[in-house]
Amino acid sequence: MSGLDVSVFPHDFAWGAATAAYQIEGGWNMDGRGPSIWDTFCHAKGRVFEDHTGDVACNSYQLWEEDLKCIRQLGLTHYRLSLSWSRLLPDGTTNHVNPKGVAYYNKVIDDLIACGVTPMITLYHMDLPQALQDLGGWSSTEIADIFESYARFCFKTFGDRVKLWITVNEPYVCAKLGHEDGIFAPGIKNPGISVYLAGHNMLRAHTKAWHTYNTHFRPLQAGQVSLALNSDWVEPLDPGCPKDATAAERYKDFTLDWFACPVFCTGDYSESMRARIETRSLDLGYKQGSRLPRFTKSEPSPLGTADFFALNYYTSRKVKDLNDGSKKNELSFEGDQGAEGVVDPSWPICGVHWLAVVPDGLRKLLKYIKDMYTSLPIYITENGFSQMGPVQIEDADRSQFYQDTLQEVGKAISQDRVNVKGYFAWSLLDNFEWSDGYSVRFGLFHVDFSTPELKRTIYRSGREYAAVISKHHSQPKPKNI
Ligand code: PNW
Repeated sequence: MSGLDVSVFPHDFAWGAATAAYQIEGGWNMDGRGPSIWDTFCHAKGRVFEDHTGDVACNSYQLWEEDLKCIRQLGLTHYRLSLSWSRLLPDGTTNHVNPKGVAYYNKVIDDLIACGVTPMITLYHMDLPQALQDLGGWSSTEIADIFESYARFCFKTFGDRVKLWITVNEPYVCAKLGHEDGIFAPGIKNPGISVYLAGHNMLRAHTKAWHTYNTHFRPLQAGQVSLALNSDWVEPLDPGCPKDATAAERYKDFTLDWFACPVFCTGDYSESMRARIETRSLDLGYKQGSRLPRFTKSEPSPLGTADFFALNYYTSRKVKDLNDGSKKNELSFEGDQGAEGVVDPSWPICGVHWLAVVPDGLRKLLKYIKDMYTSLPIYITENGFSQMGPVQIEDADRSQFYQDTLQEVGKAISQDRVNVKGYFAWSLLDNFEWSDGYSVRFGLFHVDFSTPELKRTIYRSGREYAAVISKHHSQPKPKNI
């Protein structure tokens, strides 16, 4: 990454890396932690690559200090981690608090701050307490209030030191992969129905948590709260084909806009998304009411419930029309969407099949967010490159990927005038990559999962990321600011 021009990044740019509790902590039944839906999902055989589980993962629950060394070695200014809800509240409710869980996160937060690293904390990163799933999980109306109590507990307990909060990570992925496709926990396959309900309740939960923070904590704690939305950059497959152009719009309606429109634009789902779902319900003879729930006047509106835009970007897609395709008569999310995202053959695939490397898609998406949604600051809360097969510590291709991507972020800042405040590489460590288990490695540090020590070794991309951060910090600070 030595060719990267770091002068375009603001002097207080957040240089970060991200992780998530279930993917790194392990200690799944230690010290009073309650089970989460991912424990259940992994322990049922046949769902995750070679039946891998997060039982031990990187053992960050016991090896936090090793993680801290990695963070320091990179010279990160920010570290994004998530809290395990069921480690703090084993049955998901504030009726039972696990003091050892509180002590663990207090130490992590205190150590970070003592090292000059700013924590960004995600409250929910895919790992619902199993006890709450047993009550209906994200499909139940009550979950929003239960989440609000959990959020309130976290703000009260950690908010004196934590100033950057993410309520829910990637509601799209949780809803779609967990409640439509069934390939993520809780493994529900209820096409065309649960996906919208789960997404809706995540938005309600986020909204309530943001309002609680805004009213009760912001005056004293002065922090910021958002939700992390994942999005691909998309363009029509054939730009000259009107059907593909409309399909690309529909694709956006059902991905980023599904969550961004209620929070950043109107307080509701887009008219086009609603109309599409209603029409198809009629066409398919679905009569049990609207599949896309409505926000009610008795609850606070999601509009304006983000203090910054948190974006997870991994890849891009070309979109082709699927309106008359095989899903036309199928009650499903993809049938509703009527569009398919395909990979351009010129894009290299890195590791996992879905991850086509398209760094300039990030620049385009950043500008799109600024133009379409908000002038609020943007944090790129995840972005990364995966490895599969033999381990390559000298990961030249991943280093090149980070250089190219950061170059595009730089152009978004200097040429497109997008207010990008920070960048979090996914991930600090190789970790449990959900249904792919440990077969896919996203880390800036390699983790040797074959021995109990779980030794961390920096990849070349980690060394080069550290060099970028240090080069940026050795720049003279601008005067007059
Ligand atoms: C994100 N897909 O999820 C998550 O926030 C991380 O926990 C995860 O490790 C990372 O991306 C890398 O996958 C995704 O199948 C999971 O398209 C799956 C997909 C996309 C994002």
